[in-house]
Amino acid sequence: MGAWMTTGSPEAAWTLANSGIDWILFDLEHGPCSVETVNTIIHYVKDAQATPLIRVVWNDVNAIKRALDTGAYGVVVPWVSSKEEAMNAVSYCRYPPEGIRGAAPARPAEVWGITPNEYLLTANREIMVIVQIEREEAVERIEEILSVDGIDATFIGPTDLSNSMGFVGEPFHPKVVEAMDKVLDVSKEMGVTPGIAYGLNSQHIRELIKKGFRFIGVGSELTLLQKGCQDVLKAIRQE
Ligand code: 3PY
Ligand code: MG
Repeated sequence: MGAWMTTGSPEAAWTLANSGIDWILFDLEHGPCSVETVNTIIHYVKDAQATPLIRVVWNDVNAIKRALDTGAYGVVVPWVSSKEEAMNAVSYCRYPPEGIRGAAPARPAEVWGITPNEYLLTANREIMVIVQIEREEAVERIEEILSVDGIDATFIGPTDLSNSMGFVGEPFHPKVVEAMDKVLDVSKEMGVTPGIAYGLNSQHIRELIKKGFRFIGVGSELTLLQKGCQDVLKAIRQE
């Protein structure tokens, strides 16, 4: 279970990363932050319990290269909807000869606490590649997408998936859930960790875990802060 980081607060990131969750995901697709902000914040959380990951703005060689150069341990790539796009995502995360990631290992090596050469020799093995399945055509092609070597996890985006299926504003419409179940089943069959960007609430997330999801966003620093405050006020007022 992990949490989204959507603002540029190092303190919020540090607090979240030491709260017992497994990973924090800096959002560079929709969040207001730039790679420059995350590059600084990653130094605050490098010794925390949670693994820092970045969702990149797009499946783009330069976006992924700059994200990984911060020292993030993996990337979430939005809108991966074909085998070719999946192959590109993996290739952008790998130094040659396996891929086309350009090398500047000093900065990420410092975050990982190893030498630049050690980083060059281990990064291809350690970096997580997580693809977002959030288009109807991606669900239709899920077997071929997951046949690509090097994909560690699928991460369903309920909002974009429901939009692409015509169920705007109904991220867990039964037809959308049917599509999600297909992604879950094929991920399990193909040895890829099945994930989902969010659930509706704690009870719903428990059900998602029961179904087999294993890489789940439980909220963002903002929604979790708001929920914590609401719970405290409710308890004090004994509502
Ligand atoms: C989506 O739901 O489309 C996401 O990408 C995650 O919120
Ligand atoms: Mg999305």
